[in-house]
Amino acid sequence: MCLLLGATGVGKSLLVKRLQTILPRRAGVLDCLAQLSSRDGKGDLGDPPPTRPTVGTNLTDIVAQKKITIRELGGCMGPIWSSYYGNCHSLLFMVDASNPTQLSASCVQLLGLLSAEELANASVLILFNKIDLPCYMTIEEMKSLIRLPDLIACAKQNITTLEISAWKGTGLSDVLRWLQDTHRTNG
Ligand SMILES: Nc1nc2c(ncn2[C@@H]2O[C@H](COP(=O)(O)OP(=O)(O)O)[C@@H](O)[C@H]2O)c(=O)[nH]1
Ligand SMILES: [Mg+2]
Repeated sequence: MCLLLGATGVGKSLLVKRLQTILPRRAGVLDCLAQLSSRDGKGDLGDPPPTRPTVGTNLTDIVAQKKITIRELGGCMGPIWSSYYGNCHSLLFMVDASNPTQLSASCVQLLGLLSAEELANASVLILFNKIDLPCYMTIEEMKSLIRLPDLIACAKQNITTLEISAWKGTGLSDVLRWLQDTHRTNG
């Protein structure tokens, strides 16, 4: 099980929809990745499907080499995120790179996740989404503001970061690759 968390409106639902549509069920994974890489950032994924604010939780299965179940938890469910920690093998934590005002709240949530006992063995991928929009702060500035290098050094978890655009498709192949690598053995 993979948990997908982050504040409301950061793009979680769009990301899972994108991951699903770019992954033809029967195509070989390598074909898929190759296709994706060539598409990456070129914006020919078609118009983004509409999403609505997630109230509650969404379950989505991504079938690549094996089935990976992604559970999106709506931002407003923050207070009860922890009831879903059990069974969580990987964690996608999404931040809106175009919205620095949300950053401190996201940072507090991230710290809570990283210090949760049940998530000590989870692999963590921090996604800076919406890099297609004008960003008032560079990703590097955001990372240093939340002291990400220190966080990564101190956390028990294995933490990776990626910059993506769920809208344009930029970086989605890397997300897929990370999921596959992370779920290769179990979960
Ligand atoms: N420009 C841009 N908009 C995005 C991106 N990802 C999501 N959005 C938009 O942000 C809004 C919220 O997205 P949604 O997936 O519902 O967010 P959620 O609440 O985290 O599930 C929608 O209008 C999306 O189309 C992105 O990478 N770039
Ligand atoms: Mg949603």
